[in-house]
Amino acid sequence: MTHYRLYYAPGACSLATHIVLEEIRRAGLADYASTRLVLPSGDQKKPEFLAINPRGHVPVLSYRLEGVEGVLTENLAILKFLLQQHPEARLLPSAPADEARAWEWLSWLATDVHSFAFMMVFYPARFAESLAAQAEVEAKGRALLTQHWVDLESRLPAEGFALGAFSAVDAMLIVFYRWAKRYGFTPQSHYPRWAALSERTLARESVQAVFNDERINLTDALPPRPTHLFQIGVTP
Ligand SMILES: N[C@@H](CCC(=O)N[C@@H](CS)C(=O)NCC(=O)O)C(=O)O
Repeated sequence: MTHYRLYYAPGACSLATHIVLEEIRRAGLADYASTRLVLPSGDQKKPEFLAINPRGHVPVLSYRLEGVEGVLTENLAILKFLLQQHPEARLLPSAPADEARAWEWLSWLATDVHSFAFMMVFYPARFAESLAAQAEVEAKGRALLTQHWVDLESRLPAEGFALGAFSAVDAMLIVFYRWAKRYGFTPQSHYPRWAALSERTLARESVQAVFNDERINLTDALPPRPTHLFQIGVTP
């Protein structure tokens, strides 16, 4: 049986990979261990982690496959690898057009939502020097995210999961629902389909197990923002 190790930070984008791994484990298809990193403590910049991922990001997946050891970074690449290795977990639709739709969601969430808009809110100091300019960057990021939430809500079904059956898309969506709540977008009041979908996702045993393991919930408080934002990330 394949064995994986996931390097994650509580509530970070690695949460999606963690849920996918837990679903795979519960389906009896593979086992995994995990290593926890605390981003506000700077664990991701410590030499022992940089030796594994010089970019200093989670998630990282290490694995042993047919006797060969490997390390993979980048959320989408890790998800693609896991979903391809374990199609029996049924975490992606099988019809090509439906599978492409899943990747449309995952790609949009990882790029437009995470790497673009949320980064402006998390790390405005990466985009501008003065405090006034940083405040503007953050405000623009928030406006972009609001547009994204309206778009997202309009694409979600009234029942079931994003693509009908539970899939990796729902594992990714719950990450951003939690971030949206923590950053004051009150998605529970404004986006009823997204809120109901998130409740259904949270009700899954795999998701509850991962939330317990990461020691997170949907209402935990935001940590204080570190002063040196560029070097040390906040926990989203
Ligand atoms: N492009 C990367 C981005 C990963 C990423 O930004 N991870 C964040 C957590 S959500 C991180 O590790 N931040 C630590 C830091 O920037 O110091 C991916 O998609 O995996």
